[in-house]
Amino acid sequence: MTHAVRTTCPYCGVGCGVLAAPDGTLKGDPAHPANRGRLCVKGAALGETLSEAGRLLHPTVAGARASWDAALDLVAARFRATIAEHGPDSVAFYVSGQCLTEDYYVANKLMKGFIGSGNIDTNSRLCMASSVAGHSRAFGADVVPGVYEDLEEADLVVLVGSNLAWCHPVLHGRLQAARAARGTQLVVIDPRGTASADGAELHLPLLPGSDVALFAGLLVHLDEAGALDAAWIAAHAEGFEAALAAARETAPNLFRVAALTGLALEEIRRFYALFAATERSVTVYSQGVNQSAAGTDKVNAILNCHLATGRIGRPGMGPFSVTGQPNAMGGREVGGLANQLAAHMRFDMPGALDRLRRFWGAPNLATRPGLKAVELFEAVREGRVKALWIMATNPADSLPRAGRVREALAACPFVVVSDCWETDTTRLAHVVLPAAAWGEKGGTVTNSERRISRQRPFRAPPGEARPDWWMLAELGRRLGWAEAFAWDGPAAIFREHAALSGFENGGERVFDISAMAGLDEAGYEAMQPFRWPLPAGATAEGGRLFAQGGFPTPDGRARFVATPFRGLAVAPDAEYPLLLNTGRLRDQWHTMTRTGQVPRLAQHSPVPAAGFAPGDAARLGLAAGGLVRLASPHGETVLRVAIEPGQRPGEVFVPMHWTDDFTSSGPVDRLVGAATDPVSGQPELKATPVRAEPLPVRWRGLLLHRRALRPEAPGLHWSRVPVGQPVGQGMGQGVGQGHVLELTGALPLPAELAPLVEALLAAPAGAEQVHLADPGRGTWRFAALVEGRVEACLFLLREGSRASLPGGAALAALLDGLVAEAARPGLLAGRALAARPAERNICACFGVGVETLRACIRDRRLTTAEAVGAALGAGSNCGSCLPEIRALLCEAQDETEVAA
Ligand SMILES: Nc1nc2c(c(=O)[nH]1)N[C@H]1C(S)=C(S)[C@@H](COP(=O)(O)OP(=O)(O)OC[C@H]3O[C@@H](n4cnc5c(=O)[nH]c(N)nc54)[C@H](O)[C@@H]3O)O[C@H]1N2
Ligand SMILES: Nc1nc2c(c(=O)[nH]1)N[C@H]1C(S)=C(S)[C@@H](COP(=O)(O)OP(=O)(O)OC[C@H]3O[C@@H](n4cnc5c(=O)[nH]c(N)nc54)[C@H](O)[C@@H]3O)O[C@H]1N2
Ligand code: SF4
Ligand SMILES: [Mo]
Repeated sequence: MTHAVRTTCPYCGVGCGVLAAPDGTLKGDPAHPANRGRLCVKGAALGETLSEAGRLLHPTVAGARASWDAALDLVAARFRATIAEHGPDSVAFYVSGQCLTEDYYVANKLMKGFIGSGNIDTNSRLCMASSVAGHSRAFGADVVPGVYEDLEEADLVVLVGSNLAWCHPVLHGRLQAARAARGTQLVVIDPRGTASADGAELHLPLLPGSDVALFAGLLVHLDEAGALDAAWIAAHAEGFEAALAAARETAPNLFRVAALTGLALEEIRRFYALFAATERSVTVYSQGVNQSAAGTDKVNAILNCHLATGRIGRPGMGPFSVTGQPNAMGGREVGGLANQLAAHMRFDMPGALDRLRRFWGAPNLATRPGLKAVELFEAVREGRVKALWIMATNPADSLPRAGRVREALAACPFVVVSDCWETDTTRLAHVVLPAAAWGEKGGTVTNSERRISRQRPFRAPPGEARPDWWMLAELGRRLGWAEAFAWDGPAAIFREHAALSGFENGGERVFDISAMAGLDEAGYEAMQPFRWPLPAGATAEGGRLFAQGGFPTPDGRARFVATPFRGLAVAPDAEYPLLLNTGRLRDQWHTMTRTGQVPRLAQHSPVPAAGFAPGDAARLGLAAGGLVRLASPHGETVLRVAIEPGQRPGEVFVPMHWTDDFTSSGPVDRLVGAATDPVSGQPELKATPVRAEPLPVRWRGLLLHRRALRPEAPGLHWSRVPVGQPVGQGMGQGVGQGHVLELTGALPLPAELAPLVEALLAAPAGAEQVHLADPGRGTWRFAALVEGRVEACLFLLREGSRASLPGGAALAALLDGLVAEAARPGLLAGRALAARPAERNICACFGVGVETLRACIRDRRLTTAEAVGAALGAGSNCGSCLPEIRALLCEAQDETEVAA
């Protein structure tokens, strides 16, 4: 690989280094401290997302192409007029943890410093806000004290509400390696049995929302077991007695903890004993903790236990909030949340407003916090916010009560969206601005362990796409602040950001990277990954923090926080008896604008499904592969049914990824409620009461099409995956050259099929049609050809028929090449189209399915993941599927034992 560019993965907060060659060939960067050369399956497939197909190439105004000048002039005019008439709080920015720090810095400076409103919030409100608030309450600032090595140096790792195996795979890989090497114990606290719980010493499937009770009980136990570090508490913290008293109130004894958490006494006892006895303990937590109406208290209940034992900031010890997005941390550093100021200053910090005003020369500095995401979209809906710019996030799919969010956007007088692809949100915008994407722009991101790394461009943006910081700076200039928004590139913005972090800091703010304030272009280009703090004059990068106290509070001491237990914000009732839990799958990223284009990433979970516990499914009359209607007070949808043994009874799990582009089910957030945490404003995304009822399946079908159709027909459920070959690493290759839609019909097939077929095939006028019907067996096949090439094929199968549908690979092959005239009548009867049972793909790198794995493990009596790798390749590349391969090995082991 010659001239490879060192950059950083744009997906999760692990922040892996990537080596990218200009031809799109990618590999993990062996020199990057986060991943040391490894990439997970999503990172490894980045090269397959680089196609220009579907990219936004030009600005549009009201759907019509416009020049950048015309579009930006309009944005400036509408913002200026709205501010003049209704004041600065009538406008807002809604940005994203996927903005680079430089983009984020400019957005925050423009809104808070110059427009003069606190109304800039970010999708981090849905993601990390509770951790930010919890850190701030306990430590005095939003600081993650640990480093990744702590997961490797611990004797006990507790995962709370974190599916690390699927969501932070490379970090999980580091943990697994440490477990193999030194026998680290693993406890997983999650209502669901996930891939992260496979092989754990203990899995605690607690009642949703009951974490505060579990950790209150732990604090009480630590006290009773004499496991407190009284000297550390006395030297470095405040408020222990009050926090312990509150914990006692919630959890006076184990019986009470068991009642509140739904866990067995023995499980709780084992966890408490393990934690009390293990000094080197790390507690990793993410969305099962943060995305809760009690999220901030969950965070502090965890932090209390680490403070009480003095297990913080020392090797192998500490609480560890793993961040979701690639720049969740960077956003927090620039003050991207409505209640923060830049460089870790706060509205209520003495002198901060004045300092910021002077540093920026800010004419209209905001003096109070703005609206938090959920309230912001309510304000848009009520007409209080009249001009909104949405950047690098897709709220029409990812905010709770998404239907209401769409109403708000539709009613808003002026909506600007900058994105790289068309989305459910861009469709509701007046002005759409084409953003340069990963690989096309430069800047910095900060990962979960405070490490700042460069993203570097290695290809030109397509069309007229431009980086976000440039668009924002153009707006600032057009609004009259040319000097304050005059940067010539990201290096200049970064220098200003670094300088602000050190400006009149005097050790008050931990976030200080002023050593970087003098960086020139060459220095910025050459920047190596480094961890903050890095104040001017520092000789080594930042390391673990707070082992010896020194918290950024006025007295330097940490705070215990009393966390009285509250139940769920909205509990299930007779009408909505189940709880809807939502989250992530291994191979998809959020609303699928990138990962949804990659055929091999679609294989693992091709269809959006609602996962039920076996007992619930039986009780409700739901069959695997059937249809279920889910309804909450906010919306309803139809999904396929999956039966998942790891699912907690009374709960149903639905992935957050699918959108109107990929399925008739639409985004699950249409159903999710918007109860928010009173401190952090983070919505409860993991526990919405719903009801479920089965729908009959009358027929099934497959539609192969060159275009990404969104068909509509009564009772029709569909979901789409990209197909195409070759699947290679080269630029743009592997992006689906076609699409397969899985169809499920809840109404009987009409006697007259033609209208349905016409709607589904959507063949262009003059297309040649071929069909093959066997009504007796209940199967029908149709194809439309244009100039000898297959445009679309449709396969229908009456439910109960003994025939079956063709397999995916044979289907995709139909799109290749010309079909000779003579071959056309037999096109749909070909042997290649003989039914092939579709098997679920486990290893995306080598395309190995679950049945192949089962058979190989059984027949060759394999017992280790290494042996499976040697036999089939599976699991030997990125390793993302290792947890599932290990589960299959266990399954085979259990079967052998039963047989023996
Ligand atoms: N593959 C993939 N990886 C990703 C992402 C992605 O889209 N795809 N997104 C990234 C982002 S932005 C984020 S924020 C992270 C999220 O990473 P995670 O937080 O690990 O992911 P989630 O699946 O949202 O939720 C984690 C778990 O919380 C559990 N949970 C639900 N309710 C409770 C509860 O009351 N208590 C406890 N203890 N647990 C509960 C759920 O069952 C779920 O298994 O992932 C990042 N990584
Ligand atoms: N029910 C439920 N809802 C959830 C969650 C959940 O667990 N359950 N999780 C929440 C969490 S933690 C998160 S982080 C959010 C994520 O939700 P979103 O932020 O809405 O998800 P993404 O699909 O990542 O949206 C990013 C958008 O930015 C675009 N984009 C990519 N790069 C760039 C760029 O450089 N510039 C610009 N301008 N655009 C770019 C992408 O095409 C995409 O449309 O979802 C939240 N919503
Ligand atoms: S773990 Fe995977 S998604 Fe996360 S940064 Fe690394 S390669 Fe990217
Ligand atoms: Mo997130």
